[in-house]
Amino acid sequence: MTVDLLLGLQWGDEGKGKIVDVLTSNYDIIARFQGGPNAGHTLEFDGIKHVLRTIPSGIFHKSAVNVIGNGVVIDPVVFQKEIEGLAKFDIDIKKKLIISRKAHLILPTHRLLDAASEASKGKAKIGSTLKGIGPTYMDKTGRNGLRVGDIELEDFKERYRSLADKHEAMIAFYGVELQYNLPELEAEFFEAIEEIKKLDFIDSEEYMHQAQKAGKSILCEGAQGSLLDVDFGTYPFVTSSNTTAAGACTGLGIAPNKIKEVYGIFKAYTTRVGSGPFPTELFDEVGATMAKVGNEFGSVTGRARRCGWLDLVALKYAVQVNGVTQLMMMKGDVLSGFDTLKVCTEYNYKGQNISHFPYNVEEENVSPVYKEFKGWKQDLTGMTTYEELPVELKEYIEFIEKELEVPIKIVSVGPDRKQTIAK
Ligand code: 2SA
Ligand code: MG
Repeated sequence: MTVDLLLGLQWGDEGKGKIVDVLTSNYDIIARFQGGPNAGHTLEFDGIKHVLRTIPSGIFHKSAVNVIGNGVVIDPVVFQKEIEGLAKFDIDIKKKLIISRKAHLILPTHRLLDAASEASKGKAKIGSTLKGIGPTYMDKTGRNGLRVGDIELEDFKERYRSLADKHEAMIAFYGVELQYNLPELEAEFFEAIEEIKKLDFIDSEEYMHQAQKAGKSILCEGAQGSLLDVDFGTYPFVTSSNTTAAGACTGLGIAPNKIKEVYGIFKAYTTRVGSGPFPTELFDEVGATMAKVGNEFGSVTGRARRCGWLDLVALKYAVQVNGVTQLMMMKGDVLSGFDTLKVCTEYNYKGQNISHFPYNVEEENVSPVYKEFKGWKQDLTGMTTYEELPVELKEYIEFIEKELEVPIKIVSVGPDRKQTIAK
């Protein structure tokens, strides 16, 4: 029996989907524990590229069971489309995908509230994916939410109506112009609810407990990244769930002492989509090249991702908060061709050098202190062993390991399953 955990250590889009897909053959169960359709986990294999939103990345694996845990928020409409998108792969969805009754539902009005809240903030907007994530988690902690298990209740429609009516009043309160046709959105919602009903709802904490007792191996799959954690991220520019290790316990009902390996995924540089501070952000040609070569566009919204150098201050913080035991470095191939690479090792914070991640990382307080590395020219995408990698890249990798005091076990040199080097 083993429970391992896989998390993104930056602001999301580290390449978690690819690594889960690479690792799934070692696990019986892949479980999502937080987030929802704001996630976009991209998998590439056999020349196919597929983006998953709410469904765990083990869905393409022959036998793994995929669990959507209680910590996840589900939009039935997006979910239904996701299932339809899988039709061409000949997957027995009913057998391979199960949902916690305690997972909360994203209503059409949650999406509208997200839009109204963002519009009302003007320039200070979070840059949310507009999937209704924030308002749904607000209803969860505010004890107003609707859960998957409620679908089975006779008065589900009445419960829905009463919450949606309340939301409509709240939307009016924001006083922003929003165009929408609620009856249409609701028709779509209830149609999707009928589809969801075809799947099995479970008490996921009991399921996970029994699975552990039966000696099954479990991989918990994080979404977004540690710096978007509602407690530890760059608040308020964060998502509304705990994206860090503790989220796996609350989002699945797994006890903390059961978790063994914590895989921390990071990109060889840094990206961020949406608003909020980003100390190592680049506004020059170098950043533009990273964005272009790395194809840095949001997989859900298509938004251009902001790019910058690797930030070891932030990464060290994420490693600590999560208790990372193994690191995996993604997209090393994107850094090929630069003469010089930089890594932020400290922040100059209000005139003083510090090496911890401070309360306030706004640009006016923080400027990065860099260490420079010699770049390499070789194309890495066809390389298959660690030995083959350019010596400059190995120096870069070994420096990061030393600073973070955690070994880097995998170096990814391209999006395909096959472009994965074990170290
Ligand atoms: P939300 O929608 O309320 O969770 O947004 C709050 C902040 O969290 C950020 N966020 C993300 N950042 C990176 N990747 C995410 N998933 C998609 C992807 C995003 C996309 O994989 O590319 O397609 O744009 C994700 N989800 C949420 C978001 O940008 C806000 O800063
Ligand atoms: Mg993503």
